[in-house]
Amino acid sequence: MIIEKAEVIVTSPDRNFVTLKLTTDEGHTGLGDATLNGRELAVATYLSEHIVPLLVGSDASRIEDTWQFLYRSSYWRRGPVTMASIAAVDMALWDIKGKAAGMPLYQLLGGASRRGLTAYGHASGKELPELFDSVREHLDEGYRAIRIQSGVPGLKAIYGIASQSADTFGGEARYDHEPARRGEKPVEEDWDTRAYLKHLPGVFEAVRNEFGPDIPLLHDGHHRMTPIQAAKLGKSLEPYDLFWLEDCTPAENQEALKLVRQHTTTPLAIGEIFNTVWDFKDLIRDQLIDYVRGAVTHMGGVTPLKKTMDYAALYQVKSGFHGPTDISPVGMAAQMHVGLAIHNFGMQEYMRHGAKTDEVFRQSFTWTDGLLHPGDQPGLGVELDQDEAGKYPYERAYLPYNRLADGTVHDW
Ligand code: GCO
Ligand code: MG
Repeated sequence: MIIEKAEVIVTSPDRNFVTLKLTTDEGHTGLGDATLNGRELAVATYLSEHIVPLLVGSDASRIEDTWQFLYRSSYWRRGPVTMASIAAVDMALWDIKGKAAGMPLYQLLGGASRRGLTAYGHASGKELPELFDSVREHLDEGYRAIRIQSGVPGLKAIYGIASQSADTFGGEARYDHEPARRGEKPVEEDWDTRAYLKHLPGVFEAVRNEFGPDIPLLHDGHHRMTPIQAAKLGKSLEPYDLFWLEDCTPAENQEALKLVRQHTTTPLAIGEIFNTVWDFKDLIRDQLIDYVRGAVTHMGGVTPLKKTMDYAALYQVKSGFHGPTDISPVGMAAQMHVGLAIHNFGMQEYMRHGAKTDEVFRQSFTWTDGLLHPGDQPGLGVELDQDEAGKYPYERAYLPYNRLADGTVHDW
């Protein structure tokens, strides 16, 4: 089975996506997601200039060998651009393997370990009443676990708060479908960690009082805290029994997590910007985290993500794969198959894509009773409508960034 054609497709239905499409001499096609939010064209160029010429004419059945070849032969290992590119190839080859075998990917990975994947959605609000409405909407949509993000008194705009962004950006609720705002410059937001640490425990107390003790609640610290601030937050949220606290520190300095861990039993999730098992190795081995937030798209594909989770299983660390709208439907499908097959599944993040995105990417996953299932189509179960994709050319877009009150750039 020879790869005859490799196409890099950049489309921007509700936001930018980079997709690799491989076609074999036997007529099978495979899709891979290579979207790197705000840096999409770097990956598209890496693929078209440096990977496509290597793929055409090679054997589509050799997934492990192709991965090792692309990872090791370039000499320049790791990094988000490289690993998103390799991920797209890996996903596309698994898609082809599944289609050739007539089986959904999760069957090739060992079959289903559960009926479906518990998924959480993003509830947010500037003030409590809006936040409560947002939680209720998510419960009505079938979510059984919910991430809580709240405005902070005195701060104008915080990434992750939909209604707040609508106020700040002329009524356009950009967060849900457009975290990377289209435009020539990134949007500036403001931040104050002391105000946030003071405000957040009260928000969780109010949510627990309103919605009861049972629903799994999550929170994303989005890399904004120092280790001792993160320790303090974890401790102050203990009474509200979080399912996880995510990205409490930037984790570039992994030692920081030791300090956090010494002070709190709030479970920790980390790694949406990690690229390989090496980024997770020490955190897993030292049991400093509870959930792997890697995404199939940014971790180099299905092959290394499955290996990372098998390694994590030795330490009772579970999955919490990154699933915002900048993971394309192709990437979401791939990680749903992995999540269904592995034993140590924890929770899947699930933000709905926009209507135009769903037209471009025809999907076969289901969402029933709070559970996602990738479906039983052979391969990944996603097809790309190239005519639809062609209607939406790339638009430059940037993620926002933060400055403190005195003008200092801060993690956002
Ligand atoms: C999350 C996130 C995202 C990321 C975004 C960056 O869903 O947990 O932190 O909103 O910031 O995907 O591209
Ligand atoms: Mg996050």
